[in-house]
Amino acid sequence: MSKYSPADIEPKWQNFWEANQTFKTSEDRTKPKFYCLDMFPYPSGAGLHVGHPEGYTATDILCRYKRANGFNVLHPMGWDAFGLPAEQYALQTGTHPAVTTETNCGNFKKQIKSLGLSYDWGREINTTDPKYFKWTQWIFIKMYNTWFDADLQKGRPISELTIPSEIQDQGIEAVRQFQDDNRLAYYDEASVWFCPHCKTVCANEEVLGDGSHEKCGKKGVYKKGLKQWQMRIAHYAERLLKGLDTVDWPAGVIDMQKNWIGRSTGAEVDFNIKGSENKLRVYTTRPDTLFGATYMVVAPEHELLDTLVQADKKDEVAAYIQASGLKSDLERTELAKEKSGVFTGSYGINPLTGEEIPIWVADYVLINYGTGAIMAVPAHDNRDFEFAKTFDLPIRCILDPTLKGASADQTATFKWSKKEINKLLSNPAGQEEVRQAILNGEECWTGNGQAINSSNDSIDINGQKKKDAVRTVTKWLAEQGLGEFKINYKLRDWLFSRQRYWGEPFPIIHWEDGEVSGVETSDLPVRLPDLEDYHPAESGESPLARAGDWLDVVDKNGRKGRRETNTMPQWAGSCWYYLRYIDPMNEDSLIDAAKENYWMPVDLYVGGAEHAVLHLLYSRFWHKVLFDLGVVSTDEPYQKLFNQGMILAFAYETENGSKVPSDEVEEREGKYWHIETGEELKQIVAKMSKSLKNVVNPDDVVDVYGADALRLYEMFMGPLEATKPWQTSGMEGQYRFLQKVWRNFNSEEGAFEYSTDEAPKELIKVAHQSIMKIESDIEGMRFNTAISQLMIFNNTIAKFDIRYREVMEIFVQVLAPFAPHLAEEMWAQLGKTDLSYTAWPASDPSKAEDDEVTIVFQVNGKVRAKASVPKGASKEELLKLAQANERIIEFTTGKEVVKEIVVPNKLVNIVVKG
Ligand code: ANZ
Repeated sequence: MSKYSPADIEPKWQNFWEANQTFKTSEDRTKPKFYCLDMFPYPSGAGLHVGHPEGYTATDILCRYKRANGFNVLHPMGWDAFGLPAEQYALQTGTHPAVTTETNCGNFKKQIKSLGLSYDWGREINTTDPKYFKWTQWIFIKMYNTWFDADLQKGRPISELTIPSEIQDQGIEAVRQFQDDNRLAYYDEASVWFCPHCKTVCANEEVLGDGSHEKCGKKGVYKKGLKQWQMRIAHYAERLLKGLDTVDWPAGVIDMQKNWIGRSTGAEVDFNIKGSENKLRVYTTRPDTLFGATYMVVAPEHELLDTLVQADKKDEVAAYIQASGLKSDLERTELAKEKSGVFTGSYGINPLTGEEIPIWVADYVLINYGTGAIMAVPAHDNRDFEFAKTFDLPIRCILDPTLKGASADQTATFKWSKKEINKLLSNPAGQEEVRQAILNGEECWTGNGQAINSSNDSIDINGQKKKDAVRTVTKWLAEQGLGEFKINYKLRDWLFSRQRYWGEPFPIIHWEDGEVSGVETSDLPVRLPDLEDYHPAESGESPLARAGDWLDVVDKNGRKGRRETNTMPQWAGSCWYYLRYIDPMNEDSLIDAAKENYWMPVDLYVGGAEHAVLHLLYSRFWHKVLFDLGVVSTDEPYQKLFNQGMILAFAYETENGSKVPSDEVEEREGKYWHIETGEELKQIVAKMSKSLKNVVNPDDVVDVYGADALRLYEMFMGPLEATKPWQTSGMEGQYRFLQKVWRNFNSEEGAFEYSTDEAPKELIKVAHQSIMKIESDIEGMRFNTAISQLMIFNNTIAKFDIRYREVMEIFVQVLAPFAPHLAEEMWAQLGKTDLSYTAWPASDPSKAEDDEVTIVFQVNGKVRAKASVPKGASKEELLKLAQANERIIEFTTGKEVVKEIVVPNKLVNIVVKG
């Protein structure tokens, strides 16, 4: 063979690896380990797209490199295979989702294998396999039987939950209720979003601003009270937050998780209600602003609202409650153009001013945050300010603003535009004008300042800054029994059930006597029943509710029960899959302790940034529970996380912004034209999509250029974390590079003879420079620059007529992680075997050093000239060179030389006088 032919080489080595189980992970626990995880794909019917090989190639390079460095590598792959598309396909065609899933997984596997990725296929898992979801169900039962001990900050078995004696006295029902109120997985009435088209509940994140359902795109999603399974992830908020300090993750993802968890500190304050025994409790992050609270607001769902509404307000309030029930949280808050609300007719008493302040109901206050009620401080909170302006409520300034260095963001921009405010703030006179406006309540100030108008007979915080004032007021409230310090989290409990067919059945039985219990481990897995019809019922019940005999269970005492008919959401299987790879065949336990101990945590986890919160938060939560229960030995699952950037494609649009499919575009003289209309088009970068006809299929690329070229191209496009557009012309560049590699091993006449003579210095130098550069680039995940170095190395080899064995071997070894098929072929050509486990070549920094060094020539410490000289030149030689240098002569002629300083390999400094 004298031509580079990936179509011959690649299948050959893929078969070789498979036949020899080259990448089977060993259980030799004396070796250092490297657990490298890819986010496993959902095997869609469309097959792999070019985004998949990006992350997979990156991890593959690292794994191959680590094997060569003596690591025991765990590099597995599997399928996150429950999900809607297979179910929708089943609804249309009657094909069982399991059949569709199997076909799709097979196809994905074939495609992934064609890329030469070094997975240990013996550990393949599939979330829809009953052998796998048996343990998903097992974990669910564990969650059901666990409560969170807030004092110990730890999940504990429900059997260890102390039942207060007064509850015990009330009997078994009360005890059950008490336990249920503490379980990490619980079944309770929840006000949830329901899509009437899909007939299933949906998560908050799946409801778009206009009230449409993200999955089906149709409007009409509404809130419904339904009994649903939920998880008390909110109890783990502090643990989830603290754990982030211990992991090596991108700062952006850490921030997103922190924001999602949303920890804030403040106080809960009780307000007496005029003419009522009840108290209205609010949560505030700014107890220091209590003197400025001029009205209060309760959420439309607040439990006291009924008692607050005066007779003449009943109808108005009822209408308001109904209207806001149709809005999403987003519509109620960020998207709301105008504030809305209704006065209830009741008054609260401000505990600091003693004033009676009106209590309103308004939907900018959400029921599921804090206490669902607020004290409003319009002078210093934008939302309250807007509301007060709309309804003409009093605004009392209680902070003298610090306007130095302030910007429009710290004001409500009511009277002035942002631009005008910024202009005013830039000069002292303007600042004074803004200050007066704030003091008069014409503007809102949300920045820092000293307290004013903030004293009464028993407390005076005037002059204090925020931190001190918050502390003083919180302490005072606590002493008076009116409030207490409080930490709040935005993180809400996780709605965990869906009314779908293609998901894990809950391993739960509802007994006729009201008891709810988990299925015995020996009876797991609870398999999905076979159904003819996968439609959810009109009532919003899951299709499983029609599963006939499957539903009915009888225990050994003849007690009757009915199986839970909801299924788990798609997140469930991916919450713990990384654990199963460690011990995929274990039938007796989720994971063997010794194996877990050795392999965990995952050393590197690579995947898309779209999973920054949901999957990564859910799985951290499950992991922490498993840690508390002693199933795993680490508190965090993923030590290092890396997000690969998205691969986009070029797309074309007309002047008015409408998109034109790629096959209707032609390129002439570097410009793009609409074939049909002749209009010139703009080239833009967009997500690959079917409608734009710009989707690149990796199979097609492999057919033309081979997997090695595809791997190189995906890594060479730019930094792994960057978003970048696909360009097929770039593929050709990589293909040509591999052809050149081939030709460095094969002349027209056939394979070169390899010389065992010592290679020339230049070659040795580039070989050692390459080892060093490539290893540091791989470790730092800078694969694009490693490939550049490979190219330099290859070009240097090509400059010589002789092929030196020593150099060619190094070349193959450093090429291997990137283009493993061609590397194997060349390794065999060199007469060698076992490339994957041959030790990575040792670099010798002294050989990598350049032979020449740059010496600076100075006169009186000032650099006047530079020269390139052989390394190690003697002091005398260097001085001679300096003295002969024209510039140095110019600066020293006619002057007295006082001193000559020579530092070999660095500098010559001539000190002169006169
Ligand atoms: C008085 C106050 C004065 C407030 C001020 C803010 C600024 P974060 O920081 O996001 O935790 N709040 C409390 N519960 C609410 C609810 N259920 N729905 C809507 N808003 C609510 O927000 C806490 C602040 O948001 C609280 O502090 C409260 O307004 C409001 F100058 O109390 B604040």
